[in-house]
Amino acid sequence: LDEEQRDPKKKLLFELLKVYSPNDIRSIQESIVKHAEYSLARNRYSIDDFVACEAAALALRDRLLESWNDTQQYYMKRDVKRIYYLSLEFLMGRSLKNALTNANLEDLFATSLKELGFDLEKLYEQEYDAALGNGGLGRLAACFLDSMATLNIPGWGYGIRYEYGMFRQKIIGGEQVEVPDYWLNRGNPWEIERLDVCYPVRFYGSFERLADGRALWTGGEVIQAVAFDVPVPGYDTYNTNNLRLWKALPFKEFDLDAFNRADYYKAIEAEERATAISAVLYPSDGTLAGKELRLKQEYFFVSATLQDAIRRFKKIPRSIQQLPSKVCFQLNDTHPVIAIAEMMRILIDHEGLKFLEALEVTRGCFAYTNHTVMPEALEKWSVPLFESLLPRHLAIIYDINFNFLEQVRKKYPGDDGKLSRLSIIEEGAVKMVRMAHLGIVGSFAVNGVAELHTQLLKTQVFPEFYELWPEKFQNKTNGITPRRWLLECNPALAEVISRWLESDDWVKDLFELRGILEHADNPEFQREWSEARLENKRQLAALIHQMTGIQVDAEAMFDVHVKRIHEYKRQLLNILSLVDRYQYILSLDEASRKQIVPRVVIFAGKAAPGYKMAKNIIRLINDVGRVVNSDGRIGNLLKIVFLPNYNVSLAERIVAAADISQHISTAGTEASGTSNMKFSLNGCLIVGTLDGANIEIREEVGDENIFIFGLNAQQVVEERKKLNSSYSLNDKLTKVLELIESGTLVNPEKHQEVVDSLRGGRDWYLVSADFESYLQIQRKVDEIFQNHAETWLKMSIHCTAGSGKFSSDRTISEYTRDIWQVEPCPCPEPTRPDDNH
Ligand code: B1H
Ligand code: IMP
Repeated sequence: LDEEQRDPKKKLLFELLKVYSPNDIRSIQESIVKHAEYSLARNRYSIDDFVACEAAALALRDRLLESWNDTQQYYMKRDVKRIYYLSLEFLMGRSLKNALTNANLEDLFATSLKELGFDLEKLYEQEYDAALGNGGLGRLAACFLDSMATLNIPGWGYGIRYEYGMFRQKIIGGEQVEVPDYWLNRGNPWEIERLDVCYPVRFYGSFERLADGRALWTGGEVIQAVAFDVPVPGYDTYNTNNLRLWKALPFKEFDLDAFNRADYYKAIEAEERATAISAVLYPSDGTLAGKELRLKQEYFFVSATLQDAIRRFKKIPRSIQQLPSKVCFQLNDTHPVIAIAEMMRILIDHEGLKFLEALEVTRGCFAYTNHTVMPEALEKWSVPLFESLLPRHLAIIYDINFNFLEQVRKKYPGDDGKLSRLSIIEEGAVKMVRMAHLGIVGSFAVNGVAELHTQLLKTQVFPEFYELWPEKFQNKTNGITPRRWLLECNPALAEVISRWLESDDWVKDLFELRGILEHADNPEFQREWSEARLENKRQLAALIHQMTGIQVDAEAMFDVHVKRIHEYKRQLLNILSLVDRYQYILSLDEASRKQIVPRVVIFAGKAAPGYKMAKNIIRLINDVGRVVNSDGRIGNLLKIVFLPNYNVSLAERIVAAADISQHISTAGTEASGTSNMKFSLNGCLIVGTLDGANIEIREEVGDENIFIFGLNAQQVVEERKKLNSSYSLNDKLTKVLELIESGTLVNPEKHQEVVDSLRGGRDWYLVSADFESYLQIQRKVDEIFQNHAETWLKMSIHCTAGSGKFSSDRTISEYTRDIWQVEPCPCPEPTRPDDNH
């Protein structure tokens, strides 16, 4: 490994590589200016905020690359076990502030830039969000990367470098309009293109079985995957991990034939087919895309990733059977589950292992995380599609299934029903490959993402797998990184916390937040607490005005409902309750109006482009909002705001400024939720159902510090049995629906579909059954906010204090201990030239 000792000609090269970028103000300034001039080709007249932001990012990237190289080399030397987080989504958001914070360089960069005439806070706003994900699942992957780096775990993320990420949402005439996300148009300073790291990936074609058990897959179409690396710095550690994203390109030699025949168009077509694979993120959150291109994306990134991981493993000569001791792939939902079949293919066809040996090695390397109980999100691919796109993989899946069903048959002789329910292949008019079943059969661990969710996996979704392999099933309650979700997004509150705790240890050990309870009754602490939060609200009020033109009062209660728009998340319950509230306010006399708490209700979120009902809900929110906001009789007692284009950066602003946040999914439908944790951490109170991680938040912050309402998961099952055509709706809800239909409020035709979706026993998400208890809990919210300001403040403090459990550091430590079996590997920090001044 130590080449410098081997090659005397390279002595100088190695000497120079050991010189690190100094971290003093002058050097940082030189670095920034040099990048502006030499990397971005700007002269002194053309360095605007955008260029300064890019140049600062590049100056920081230089430093990250030093620690990145050292870390990777150190991992290599120590031959550590590697964790690979395979995900079709990484919702990274902006990176400059995060990277500066983690590297502890924010103050130095701020001063350096200030002397150059730039305000770092303003430069942050120049960065474009990296939105390579839909929602919770993608952001979880990003939080996990931050925690793995911070905990010095040798963990890399692998995914796709989409040319277009999540669409940009515009609201025009109250409706969602999708606009492409040109996120790479102005370049991406964080990524490093590695043209040398590329692998061929085959689709279609056919295979023949060879005498020795191997098979030869040939023909079809071969494209290549090229690596783009994004450094992932840990907080307060030298370790810098990596996120490797693959871009699809046509294979160099591929259509030489076509070129030779001067078939120019055919060659170009092939190029387009290849680049289409990494062109765009599927904007379907929680529903099945069901498209050939999606399966291509999945296989494309999995194939390149496994080739890369195995190449790395083989740098040290050893038998392939040792793979599970050195490599673990965590599968983020079913999207990368095809990796199990691909690993089998590599082990059998390339490495020459026998089927059973290959299965044992494969099983030792994979762990599968389930993120949803919603049947429509569990991926299934039709057998004919599979057979044409990945013929060899389908054959392997059949072999795995045969072997698996043999086992089942032995354990439950004669139970054909069980065989068909457990089978990886679903029988029917068109046979389907059940990817979740493949994930369970091919992994050594399966986990859910919150206690209730894991319980539902065991009892409702996969009960027969649980009966077969109880030891495989685990819970790993989700978490969030406290760096981005408190320290960076809420510097005012973070500062108050650190000062009163006389320490910022909480940033790495979030349970330390419990210490603030000691001051919960201290009026000075309370004053600072609410002052910090009020300032955030003022900033959000300004942003609301800038984005929508609506004036809101920062002293009002900020009640937010921000997440993907989905029937199960029940934005509908919220907006229909607001119609009731609106009518109620109108019915009051002057004196009673004084008792009403002014509220600003903030919605934000995207609907999948093909999800009609979700789009209807957005339109209803906007239409009701327009009526309420322009009704002079209401004044500032109620404002309804829909903020367009919800993304990570907007979430950071909202999380720091909310008083109340709604997590009101029908119990048993939201696997975990992670924004509930973000709000709670920032001292925002939760209105929620007994669903997902809300249940654990209640355990941690205490029943008296959270507003829980509605049916629990068990009661939901019972209530749903009653749904039939004569199912009657709650009286108040009925009035609200009639008002909408009457046309006095909004154009009724536009909203008939939404109204009908609740009637005639169709109210699957039980908006009606929970309507009354929702109104009741909202009255309790009003009462405490209005009459017991100090109680409210203490509740807020308790929420933050009780959020320790929800650090993704805790989650990652549990994965490390119970699934990955990997030790932290802190890379020693070198001495820098400036360390002597
Ligand atoms: C979650 C998804 C999801 N669960 C399919 N499932 C997708 C499914 O593009 N698709 O096809 C995309 C996303 N996302 C979320 O994961 C859960 O709903 C949340 O409750 C959970 O907090 C989050 C992270 O575990
Ligand atoms: P990869 O795992 O092959 O992609 O390499 C990742 C990084 O690890 C490289 O860019 C190097 O920084 C480091 N690395 C890889 N191979 C070696 C080696 O043989 N000696 C020292 N460092 C290495």
